Order: sequence, then structure tokens, then C-alpha cells
Amino acid sequence: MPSLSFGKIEIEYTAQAARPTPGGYVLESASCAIQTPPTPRCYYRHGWQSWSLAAWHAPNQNFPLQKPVSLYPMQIDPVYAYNPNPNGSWVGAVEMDDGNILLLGALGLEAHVALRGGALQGWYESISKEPDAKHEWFVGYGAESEVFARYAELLGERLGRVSIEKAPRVWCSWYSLYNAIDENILLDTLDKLGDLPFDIFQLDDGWQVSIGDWQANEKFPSGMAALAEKIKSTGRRAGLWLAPLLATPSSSIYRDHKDWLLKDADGKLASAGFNFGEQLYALDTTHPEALNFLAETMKQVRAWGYDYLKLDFLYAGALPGKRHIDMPREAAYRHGLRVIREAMGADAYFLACGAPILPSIGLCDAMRIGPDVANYWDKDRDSRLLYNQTTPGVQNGIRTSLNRLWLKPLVHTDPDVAYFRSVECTLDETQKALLQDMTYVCEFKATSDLPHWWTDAEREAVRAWLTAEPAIERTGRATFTLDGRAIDFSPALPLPQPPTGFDGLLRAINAWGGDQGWIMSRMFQAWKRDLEKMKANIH
Ligand code: 9PG
Repeated sequence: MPSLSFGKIEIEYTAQAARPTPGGYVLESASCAIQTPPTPRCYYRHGWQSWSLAAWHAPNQNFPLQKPVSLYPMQIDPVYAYNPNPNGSWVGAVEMDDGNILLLGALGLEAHVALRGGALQGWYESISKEPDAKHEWFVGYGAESEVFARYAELLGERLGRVSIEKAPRVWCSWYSLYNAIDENILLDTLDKLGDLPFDIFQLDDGWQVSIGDWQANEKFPSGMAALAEKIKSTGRRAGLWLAPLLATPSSSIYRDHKDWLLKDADGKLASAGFNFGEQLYALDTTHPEALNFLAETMKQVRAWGYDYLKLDFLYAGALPGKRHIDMPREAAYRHGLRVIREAMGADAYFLACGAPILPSIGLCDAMRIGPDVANYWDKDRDSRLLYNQTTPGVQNGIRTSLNRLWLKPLVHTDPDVAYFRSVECTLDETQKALLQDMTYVCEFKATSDLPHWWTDAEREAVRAWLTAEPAIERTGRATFTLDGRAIDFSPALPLPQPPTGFDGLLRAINAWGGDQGWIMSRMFQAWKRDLEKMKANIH
């Protein structure tokens, strides 16, 4: 077998062609393999989209199937949900006994990597649809930070990178009000933020008529433009959340334009998951009318005065299925994203969320690089029983974001919001501080705390956080110094022990419940009622 040489180390490989590049080699092959030691110390798993797990773990780590199955399209790459080997999207790496890493990373879309049979194996799924395309890989060996930096550089050359220097500081409505937002409470919040230096005031989910009908609902009687105007009058820019690639059964897209939606192999509508108490469907980004709708939606929100756009649930555009034009799924997504980007204009700030990572690079300014945080550290039912680390929680958020920091040269990296409040929050001071420190490391600051929840001291802590720009130095995989102060994210890294014994039964019951639409809908309605109660008590 031929080999790639890295100083004294020789790595055997199979691929059609290999050529040296600074820091390693570029392989050209629809599928390839590079030999690893029989038992490397650990394996780097890279999840498909923002919320999917990224982690270093033991190569023999027992990963029970993530549950529930109904959420696969929304949380992981559903194509590889049942792959028994350690595997990940586009890139995989192993840590060797000398502390160096060996990385195999795709330089194109629709690629997957698995650790199998003493090798990192990589393959492009799009080969049958684009037989003439170049299928390239980077192979690097050395210090973790250097190898990932070179991989990011090569991706940047092919996909592009963010040009804006600094990420804006954001107040976002989700992690306090959730979808119980309305015009009055937002205006009150805007007022109470006073002179705190937030650059953006961003409305999250809850303003729209339905998922698919991106018009103001009855909670916004003055309309979206009037609210943007009020926000801008405080010297801030207006931000808005949309999930433009989704449609639910209650939307007019579903009623009137089923032909815009992605189909499965049998020609039925493909599932994009379950949320908002409803089944989710995906827009087919190769359909000209769907593309036109996307462009018009972007122009509309810009005309209202919003120029910070958090576009969410974007994975929907890259799910497997039958499209109007038969093209590889991530290429189809990227085509749709390009149309969206062009319609919103280069002067808008675009945060991609729930976004497949590689196909979004170069077209967005920022990317959510982990699952949602929450006002708690961890939920045992989700993370351990269902073995689902894509669900909300601060531990899940920090773990995956930390393992995606290599994206920093390409895009602004959003680790989700920090918490400063002590009401409506069960995080202890250490946990809050760890998440705040993650926002420094990511150089992306956002919070959802309601200003009147803060004590005077907490409000001043927010001001100090917004103005601080500490010098960041990485001293290890999970350790940094911020202006010389040592921080360690290790407490967020461990993965739970899989459930055994009686817990196995609890797992089965919860997994079953998660696949029943009627149970999920009732849970969503109950959650909305609780929110309204919370809202009645917050003044
Ligand atoms: C609004 C929210 C917020 C949040 C987003 C996104 O896998 N899931 O079940 C799942 C559901 C919702 C979700 C993330 C994951 O949250 O990340 O910031 O905008 O939508 O609905």
C-alpha cells in the first residue's frame, strides 16, 4: 500500500491520487482510507448541523442510539443514524499516542468519515449524481490546533469566509420569553435595556402567523416595520428569526404549494422532524417557485427594517429526498442559501442556525456551533436516558461549541446565549461563569435575560461583559487563558453513562413517547400554557 510521510511517521492510504500541500496532503478520490493505530486514544466525531454532537470520545465508547427517532431529521444526519462505527460529517480525526492527531477532512460537500477496520475511511455520497466532480480530502498529522487550522484554511479557499471583523452584541428574545413574545413586552424590554451596549435587538420565534407564513401575527398589531423603527430609534439594529426552509401543515405553503416541498423516495412528503406541536416539512430549494418565495421573504423582512437575520432549521434544505431538479442534497441546500444570501443583501448580518456546517460556510456571517443552551445544566431524561446530546442544556451547548472552535477563521461562532440572571434559572454561579467564558472564547455575545430580572450587580456584570474584549489564549483542548485568567471547560465534556437495568425501561417508554405526535403536541401545548403563566408573573 502506498503511504503518506509525515517526518518519521508513514501513514498507509488508499485513494486515486495524492499530492502534498503545506501541512499535509490532498487526496483525490470518491472514497479513501488512511491507516490509524489499532487503538487510537480517542476519536473526533463531528455532527452534521449546528445542534448535532461534536466530541472527542474513546474509540470503543458505547453510543446507544439517540432517541426519539421522529427527531432524527432535525437533530442528526438521518442518513447515518444507524451507522455502528464512530463516524461524523465531512471530518474525523484520531489522537495518537504521541499526542498528535491524524485528521481526514473532506474539502467538498456530501462527505462522511468513519473509523473502521484500523482506518479512517471517507466517502462522498454524491458520486453517482456528479460523476465528474472533484472529490478532495485533506490529510493532516501533527498538533491538533495546527492540523485543524490548515483544514479550515483549505475550506476557506474553496467555500469562502466571513469578511466582517467583529460579531455584534445581541439581545435575543428566545431564552426568557420563548414564543410568548408580543409587541408590548418587547417594547418594555427595549426600554429597560436602557444604555446597555447591545448592537442588536432580535425577535425570535413567536412573531409569525405560522411556520411558512412569515407575516406578523395578532400579537404584533402595529406590524413588523413599526417595531423595527422603534428598535432603530434606540440606536440598535433590528434582528429577526425565521425558519424559511420549513413549512408546517397549518401553513399556506402546505395548503397551496405542496409541490414546493421535499419528497421521500416513495414520493410522499419527507419529514423534517417534529416541532411547534406539528410535523415539519422542508422546502425544495431546487424548485424555482420555492426559491422565488425565499427571495421575496428576505426582501420583505429587509424592507420592514430588519438587517440581522437568524435563519433557523436550515438543515431542512439538505435532507435526503427527491427534488424538482435531481442534484446532491448539500449542493441543493447551498444553491438555496446563495439565493437567500443574495436576496437579503451583503449588508445584512446572517446567523445560520440548525445549519449543516460545511455547506453554509462562506454564505453566512455567523453560525450556531452547538445545540441550544437552557436555564439548566442538563436534563437527565434527554441526555442520558434518550442518549440525546442535541437537546437544550448548558452542558450540551458548551461541549459541542468547544469542539467546533476550529471554525473561527471561517465564520463568527455563536455558542448561544449567556445567563446573568438568578430568577427563572437553575444554573449555579460556576455554570453561568463557564457559559459566559465560552462567549468570550467564541467572541460572540448574546443574552436573553429580561433586564428587570437582573439585580443591580447583575446588570453591571452584563455591562462589563459587553465591553470586555479579553485576550484569548488556548492552552489545551479544554483550557484557555482570558487576559491571563485560567479557565477550564472540562466539566462540560464527559458523555453520560448509557442507561442500564430499570433505566433501560424508562428509556424505552420515553423513546416511544417521543415518536407519538399526539404526545409531543400535548407537551408543546402544556409548555405554551406554562409560559403564559410565567409571563403573567414577570412584571
Ligand atoms: C425557536 C428556537 C430558537 C433556538 C434555535 C431553535 O432539536 N430540537 O428539537 C430543537 C428544537 C428547537 C431548537 C433547537 C433544537 O431551537 O436553536 O435558538 O431560535 O429554535 O423555536
